[in-house]
Order: sequence, then structure tokens, then C-alpha cells
Amino acid sequence: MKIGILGLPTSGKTTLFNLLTEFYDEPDHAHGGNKPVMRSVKVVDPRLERLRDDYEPQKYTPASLQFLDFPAMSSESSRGGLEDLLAPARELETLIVVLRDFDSPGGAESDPQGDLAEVLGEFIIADLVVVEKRLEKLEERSRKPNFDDDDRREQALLGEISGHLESEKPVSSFPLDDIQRKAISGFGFLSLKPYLAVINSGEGGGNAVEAELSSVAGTEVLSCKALNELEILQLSPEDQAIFLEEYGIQSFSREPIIAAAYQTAGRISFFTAGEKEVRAWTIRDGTVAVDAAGEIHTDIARGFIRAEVVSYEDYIENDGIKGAKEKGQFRLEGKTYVMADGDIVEFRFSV
Ligand SMILES: Nc1nc2c(ncn2[C@@H]2O[C@H](COP(=O)(O)OP(=O)(O)OP(=O)(O)O)[C@@H](O)[C@H]2O)c(=O)[nH]1
Ligand SMILES: [Mg+2]
Repeated sequence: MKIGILGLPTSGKTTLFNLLTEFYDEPDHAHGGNKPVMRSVKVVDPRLERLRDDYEPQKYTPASLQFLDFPAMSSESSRGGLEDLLAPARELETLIVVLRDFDSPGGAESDPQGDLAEVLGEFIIADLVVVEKRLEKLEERSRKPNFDDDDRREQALLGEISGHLESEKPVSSFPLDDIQRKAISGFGFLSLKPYLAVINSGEGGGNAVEAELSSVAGTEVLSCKALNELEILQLSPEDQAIFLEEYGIQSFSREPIIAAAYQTAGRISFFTAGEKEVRAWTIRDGTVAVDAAGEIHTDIARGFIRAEVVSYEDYIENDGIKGAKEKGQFRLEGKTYVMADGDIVEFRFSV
């Protein structure tokens, strides 16, 4: 899964990017180019670590995530305008919007709420540009004989969406049925994407702003102290404890931010565990067993017989699969079983 990190200038995007991807070599660097920078990170999941400790497998494979650090959202930082700068974000399913909650190096006071409104406003404008370009094309086509019913429907729908965007409302609040949703999916509307707001607090609090923003944003809001955390992570464990206390940081924010990103993206994890390999798999929430099997291998989906499932909670409660089996908490599930987060699964199949 790929997650874009966006925000206004000097909000701490790159610092957060470095924190999330555990990159300590260059604690502070300006974003050079006009394109996002991508880096992968292995997802730390205590549940998977427990399985690793129990099975001592030959191979350990956590899930991985790709983060993209975007250039600042300001017209000066982009030659082709904000639409060009934001274009790579259209392919992503989830975004993190970083909000500055410290006085900027230039001395500007912080206004996370105002900044969020500005970022969301830019998403709306960028989407409007895309819609208008497409409508122009359709208008041209409408004078030609091959203009068909599909084109006509698209034109009508985009006309309505354009009006919605013009009244400064995001596509996410436009009522779409499944067919329409599919019809517009190729545009990658930014104002339709789920996003996670991360308040980057300096030395101050952050929690107050978090609560305040949660009530208005209608989205998940987390806060962190990216710069301090990044510095502290490079210290010895003893020093880490001292400085966490000194800065009033209860715990590092990398794990909760990644967990919230999964939730925002509608993703869950299931695990496979054995002596050969302990591994995490990322699937969409709502995925059925046969499709989850297909994530591992198409043969397993094709020859699917059943899924043998133990929830992580039952695994822990019974001290392993064996104990869960004895307690009857080991379930045999069919193709249409809806996978749950934390399921430990073995697929039975024949090919
Ligand atoms: N005081 C303070 N400074 C911070 C904090 N986070 C980042 N900074 C500083 O703010 C400046 C910008 O940080 P970056 O992480 O580069 O911000 P950015 O959003 O990537 O910046 P651009 O890509 O240039 O828009 C750097 O000098 C950081 O050291 C913070 O929590 N507190
Ligand atoms: Mg940057």
C-alpha cells in the first residue's frame, strides 16, 4: 500500500516521512525536486512479533508500506502549478495531511485548522481543474457522430460534480451510486480520498488542537512531535526514556500513525504462521477467504477447500493454535467467510 504525505510548506512532512520510515541519516533536508520521494518501511506489528517468537520461523516477513514525501503544496514550489504537483497523489488511496503546530522557521504562527482548510480547498480546486478539462473534451466530442450514451452520462455526472466543487464542497460529499463511483474512479479525485490528519507539534501541547480538530474535520486526527521523536529515536534506550519524559511524549507515534493509516485506507492484516515462515498479509476490510487465499497464490484460490482460522485473541488466550484447537476455537471456514483483522489462517487447497 502506498501512502502520500502532503501539506503546506515547512509543516514537517519530510521530518514525519523520516520518522515513519526510520531514516535517520539526514534528519533535515529540503525537498529538492518537484516529484514525491518514495521509501518503503516494514510494518511493526506486535502480534506478528509474538508469532515469530512462538514459531521461530526460518523466514519472517512483516507487511511493508510505501510512503511518498510530497513537495510542499504551494504554487511557488511547483512549476506546473499545484495540479501537477498533486497529480501523483491521484493514484494513491490514502493520504496523510501534515499540519504545522509550531512557529515556522520564518516566524509564522501556527494555525493547523486553517491549514487543513487550505489543503482541502486546494484538493477541491485541483479536482475542479481535472473535471473542467474532461468536460471540455466531452464538449468537443459531443459534436462528433461517435458521441454515445456513456459519454452523455459522463458529461451529465461531471457537470453536476463540477457544480458541487464550485460551491467548495469535496467530491466525498457528493452522493454517488456504485456505478457512478466506478465511472469516476479513474480521475483519482483528491477530495474523495480518505485522509489522516497528523498535527506536528513543536514543543507545545498538541492534544488540545487534536481534540478541537477531530470535531470539525470528520476524519481521524493524530498528533506527534516528529522532530523530537526523530532525534530521540537515535539515542540509547536509557537516554530515550529520559528525553521522552522531558518532552512529555508518552510513546512514539510511528505505530499509531501506521495503524490509523491502515484503518483510514480500510485495510486489515491476516497472518500465516509455520516453521518455514511467519508472515503478515494486507487485505481490504471485507475480503472473503477465497480472495485472501488468492493474495498468497492464485493456485490456493483456485483449489480452495477451506480456511482454518484462529483469531489472534483466541490464539493468545489459549497459548497457541494447539490450545485453541482443544477449546474448539479453531474454525473451519468456507470461501465466503469474511476475513477479520488478526486472523491466523491456514488455507487447505488441492490443485
Ligand atoms: N520547532 C519545530 N521545528 C520543526 C518541527 N518539525 C519540523 N521542524 C523544522 O521545520 C523545518 C521544516 O521541516 P521539514 O520536515 O523539512 O518540513 P517539510 O514540510 O518537509 O518542508 P518542505 O518540504 O520544504 O515544505 C525544518 O527546519 C525542521 O527541522 C517541530 O515539531 N518543531
Ligand atoms: Mg519536505
